[in-house]
Amino acid sequence: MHLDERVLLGLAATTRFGDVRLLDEATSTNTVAAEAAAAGAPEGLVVVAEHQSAGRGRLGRRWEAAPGTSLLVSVLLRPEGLPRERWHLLTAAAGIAARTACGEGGGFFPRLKWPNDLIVEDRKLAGILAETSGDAVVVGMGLNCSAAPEVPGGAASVDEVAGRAVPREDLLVAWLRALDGLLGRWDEVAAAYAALCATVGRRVRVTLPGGSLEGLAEGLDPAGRLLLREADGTLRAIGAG
Ligand code: BT5
Repeated sequence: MHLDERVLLGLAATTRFGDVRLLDEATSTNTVAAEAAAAGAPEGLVVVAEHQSAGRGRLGRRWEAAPGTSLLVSVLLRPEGLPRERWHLLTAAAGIAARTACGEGGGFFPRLKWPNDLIVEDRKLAGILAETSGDAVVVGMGLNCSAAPEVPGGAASVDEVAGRAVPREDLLVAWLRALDGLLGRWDEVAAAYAALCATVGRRVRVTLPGGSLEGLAEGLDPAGRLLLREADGTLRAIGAG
């Protein structure tokens, strides 16, 4: 991927994303950004890789992408004034921004699936992984662009849904711009996420470290937890699963 000097200067002038590093290969862009965070890098670092040798999802799962087919990106944020119990709103903002980027770049709007996916017809288009590193948060996204791997449940790619080759540069810049505009507007992010979340209103099974829960996803509470109505009528708020 190549970003024009003009585009980089534009990003630096109008967003917090003034330091964009394009790598051919990384273990994981989240790891690279977390190491920079630990070394004191300021908010706004962006790490992009053509390929990850150890791309990861949540709970030790793998994120797979053939070299050059995907947008693999992590941003370093230092969310001052955002209490830790609302840090999930960073994942929500990244998801909303990715939806905007697909709309601008590809002319379609994927759905958001709680807690961290973008889906097209139930196939996964993108996944988001937010990880803390001291008082910083690294938010990583893998967005399938020209191809998607075979995964259980199926995966989708931007080019396939858009019906044409959408430049990854355009998706990256649109994502960063949209994300920059959402950060700090936390109540709006929470409301937009709740409104866009395709999970709400569906019967779901939530897998948790100690087992699983089933019920009707009734909504999201202000902290972004999924409100699950179990068969016996109990309403549970689940932070992640
Ligand atoms: C996620 O985890 O969805 C978060 C993925 C975050 C990846 C980005 S890439 C840039 C940054 N650097 C990293 O190392 N990570 C982030 P989770 O909800 O746990 O979903 C993982 C599951 O998604 C896997 O177990 C597969 O079933 C499936 N999967 C793996 N690769 C996929 C792909 N390219 N497209 C769709 N599904 C995939």
